Parts: sequence; structure tokens; C-alpha cells
Amino acid sequence: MNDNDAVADRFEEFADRLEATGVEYKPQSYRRAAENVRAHPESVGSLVDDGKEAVQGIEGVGDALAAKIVEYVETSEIEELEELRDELPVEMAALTRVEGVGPKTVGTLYEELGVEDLDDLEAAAREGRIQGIDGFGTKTEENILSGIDFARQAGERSLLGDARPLGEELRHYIGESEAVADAELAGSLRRWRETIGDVDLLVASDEPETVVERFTDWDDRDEIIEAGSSKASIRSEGMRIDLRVVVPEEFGSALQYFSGSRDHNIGFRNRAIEQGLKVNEYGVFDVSRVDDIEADQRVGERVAGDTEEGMYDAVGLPWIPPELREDGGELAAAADGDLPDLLAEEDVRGDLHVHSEWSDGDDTIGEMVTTAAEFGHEYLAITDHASGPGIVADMGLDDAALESQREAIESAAENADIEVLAGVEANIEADGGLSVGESVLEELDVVVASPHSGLDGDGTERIVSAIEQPHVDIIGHPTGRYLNRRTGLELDFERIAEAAAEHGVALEVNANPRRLDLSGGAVRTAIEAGATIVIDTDAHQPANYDLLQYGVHTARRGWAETGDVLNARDDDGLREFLD
Ligand code: DGT
Ligand code: CA
Ligand code: CA
Ligand code: ZN
Repeated sequence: MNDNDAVADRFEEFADRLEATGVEYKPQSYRRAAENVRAHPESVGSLVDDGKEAVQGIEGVGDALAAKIVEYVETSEIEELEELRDELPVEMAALTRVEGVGPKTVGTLYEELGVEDLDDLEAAAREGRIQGIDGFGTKTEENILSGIDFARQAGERSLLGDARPLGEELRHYIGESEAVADAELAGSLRRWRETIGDVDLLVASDEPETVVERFTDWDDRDEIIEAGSSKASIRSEGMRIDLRVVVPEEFGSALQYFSGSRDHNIGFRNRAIEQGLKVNEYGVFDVSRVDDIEADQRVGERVAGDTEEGMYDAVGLPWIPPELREDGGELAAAADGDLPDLLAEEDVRGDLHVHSEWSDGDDTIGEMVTTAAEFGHEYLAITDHASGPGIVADMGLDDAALESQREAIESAAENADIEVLAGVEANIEADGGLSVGESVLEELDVVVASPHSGLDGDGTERIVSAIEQPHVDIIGHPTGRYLNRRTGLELDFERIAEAAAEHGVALEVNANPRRLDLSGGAVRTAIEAGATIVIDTDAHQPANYDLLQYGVHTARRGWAETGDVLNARDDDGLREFLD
């Protein structure tokens, strides 16, 4: 986490804690400051180096908040926040993750019932003590109870975008050992699930103890949870990492088993049983001539297990890409020869939603274009924020600014090696209208319309209205969710996809790992209803172009093929869709 995010998180906690104790107005200014700090192009560390006045240059940060930022950068702590934590010793983040429980409720529940964490909250709800408090009814109590599990899960699971780089780094480090024949990430990480319970690393080696030792010696591990002769678990960056070492002959079967999902494996095993085969992490075994098939895990004649392809082949199936292994009909599709020909990372030819310093991006239009070309893109659309609700003050462009930006983009396009399109990211207002004038939209190549505020309740009609607007090309991050933080709009994806297909609008898979919006499941619904999707990074700096992979694999989880994806088209195909 960078310092800006760390400061923003603390300011948000400040706001929650002040609100919990009944303070008015002040929480709002902390939240506004948090948002501006998070979006600020320069790191708070370098601003503090330049002095407190530079820190006050952040919108909404006055003298008092600037002092807190300086304090945090210098001491990694904010004394006043520590005091608030002592006064109200509750797990604010965990408790407010429960749907319907806000900071005020947390304050009340602590005062009346001494609720400090999710366990206390669950006990109080089960024992019917919450409905006894003034202003709380049985309905509230029921809602709290049903929201607790989700809140627990959300708190525990890591984002794919945090777990994947950590897992890859570890895999690379382990793979450097001569004792290692092969190393692969398994589990939910290999399936590219949007959140990860723990990281699973599978290694093929004839020297398991050497591998375990190298694993537990890793520089980046914070804690050894357990270590045995062929498996071990460590913690790093708050994540649990499980290692299993198997002999090279059993690598394929172990990889199949530990990649999951559990439900996929159950279906796979049942299919094998019907054919007189036994499957487990050690291989596929022909047990047709065995009396007691439970006698040993490795009983019968071994017919597969060296490779994962061999495992699927042994039960009469083609290899199934891990993203599909969620028990969503992939085994039947494989058996029928109907597996999708999935989109690949290299099929994507451009990015149609990125920001420059004209709004809240870090870099110039020219830099964003040059780095997109270096990344390998054939085209790029610059889509800075139009002003509107949910857009940080002064960060959005009004109609006049959009006009002059279009001219700047067009002149950048003249010198570029790739196609550069002029666009905008317009805000979808509560009634489905956009924040930009028609005459401005008309002149632009790409109009992305996205929801940024009012992100609760059913948003289907709001999004459909936006789709029906004449100049809209793409619906950006359709639900507006933030993983582990807010669920965003509830949407009837089928209805939205039908409208999108009818009006020639593409639905975005926003590749930012905090969003992954649409989700894999929603992508699948959208494609089945005939919609085109587009995978965008929403880059605010060139380094973000790399996030594309998360969008591609999320789309693969939605069974997306190249033909379903707008930015897998060549420039002509793209222009045809946009016209
Ligand atoms: P996670 O960690 O919650 O994000 O999800 P996974 O899928 O990585 O689950 P994990 O780490 O508990 O186990 C890794 C894989 O090992 C899992 O996907 C399938 C396999 N596995 C683990 N336990 C069982 C089990 O009881 N039955 C079956 N069939 N497979 C299992
Ligand atoms: Ca796992
Ligand atoms: Ca695990
Ligand atoms: Zn954006």
C-alpha cells in the first residue's frame, strides 16, 4: 500500500470514529480529504519533503489535516487517532462491513451492549439483545445477523491484484533452486478468482526438504505458520501461503487436484468413477480389477498423473482452462466439445478508458500515448473525467475544457505511432442522464459513461437509460463496486446486456483489481444475452497498463471469446462499432 492510500484509510477511520461519537460536519471533511489524498498525483511523502505548505496544496487539506499527514509520514502514526481508538475500542472496519451497520450504529452498539467486534455482534444478535435498543427492531437484528458472514469473508480474503504479484514473486524465487523441477500457483489464484483466501504453491521436486527450507527462508516471509517434510505454510504481506512439494511423476495430478475448485473436482471425480477409474491427487487409476479400492490411495493401475493434460485425457476430456473450473457446466461443455475458445492476453489490441493529467491521471496525454505504444497497443482512447457528482472537486472537465482537450488529443494523435481516440468518461447521474452537453459528446470518438455516486440499490433502469443515450459507446465499471468495500449497484445484467446489444454499446470489464467490474459471472450473463464487452484498465499512469491481465482473466472466467470483445478488434472493426 502506498502512503497516500495509508493516509486516506486513516482519515476515513477518523471520519467513522468521529461520526460514531456523534460529531457532526467534521467527518465529511475528513472523507473529502481522504478521497483527495488517494487521488493526488504526488505521494504525500514527497509533499512532506517539500514542507507543510505543499501538503496543504491538496484540495480539502487545511492546516490541521496537513499536520496529521506530516505526523503520519514522519512517525507512521497519528496520535489523535490512537486516542480515538482507545476511547472506542471497536473494530470499526470489520463492523461497518456488515450491510446496514454504519459508524453511528457501531457507536450505539458499543455504548449499549459493549459490542467490539464481529463475534460480539453475532452473539448480541443471536441472543435478541439488539432489538431491545431504542430505534432498532427485529428486522434490523435479522439483517445484521444475515450480513455477518459476508462481512467476515470480505475481511479475510485478499485481492487478486495483491496476491498474484506476491505469488509470482515467490514462485520465481522457489524456481531458482536446482532442486525444483517445476513450480506452479494453484488454488483460486490459478483460477484468477477476484479474491483469494490463501495462496497455494505447488512444487515438483525429489528433494522436498530442501524446497521447504528455501520456502521458509524467503526474505519476504513474516511468519512461519507450520513446516513439515513436504509441506509448509508461511505468512507474508498479511496473506497465508501454502506450499506442497510432490515428486515430479505426481505433479500433474497434484496440480489438477490443488487447482480446484472443490466443486469442479467433485464433478471430475464422479465422471471418472462412472468409467471405472479412481482419481485423486496422486493420479488416475484403473481400479476395474481391484477388490478394495479404498485399500490405498495409489491402488490399481496408474493410467495418468504426470501431466494435467493427461489427467483430463484419461477421463475422455480435453484440458479445461483453470478460469472455467467453477462447476459452471465446464465438464459437460468439455465432454461435448463445446468449450469456448477463450480470449487471450495477446488478443487485446488497445485500451479505451484511460486518464491523463487533464483530470486525475498522473501523466500527460503524450506520455500515456507513447507508453501505450510501448506496451504493444494499436490504439488508445484518452477518456478523462467530465465534472459531476462523485468526481473529486476540480478534477473533472467542464464542456469548454473538454473541447480544448479534444484539440490537444487530436494534435497528439498526429505525431503518434498508434491510433489515438478522443474520449471522455462522463458520469451517469441518478436519472441516467450524463454530465456532458450533447454537442461536446457528438464530436468525441469514444464516450464512456460510468456511475460514480449513489451506488446502492437497484441501478438497472439508471444504466439502461445511459445505454439509450445517443452518444454513449461504453458503460464503464457498471456496478461501481469496490471489492471488500462496497457492493455497488444491484443490476439485472441480462436486461442491461439486451439493451447494450440493441444500442451497440459495450459493457466494460474494468481491470483495476479493486473493481473487476463486470465480474466473471456478469460477463457470462452479458455475453449470453448478446452484448459486446470491452476490457479497460482505467489507467491513471502508464504502470497501470499492466493491469490488463486481470481484466482478461476475469473475462475468461465469463467464458469470453475474442469475438465478444470490442478491443480485440482491429482499428477498422473498432471504428465500425463506435460509429
Ligand atoms: P481460497 O483459498 O479460499 O481462495 O480457495 P481455493 O480454491 O484456493 O481453496 P483452498 O486453498 O482451500 O484449496 C486449494 C484447492 O485444493 C481447492 O481449490 C481444491 C483442493 N481441495 C482442498 N480441499 C479439498 C477437499 O476437501 N475436496 C476437494 N475435492 N478438493 C479440495
Ligand atoms: Ca487457496
Ligand atoms: Ca490453501
Ligand atoms: Zn475512469
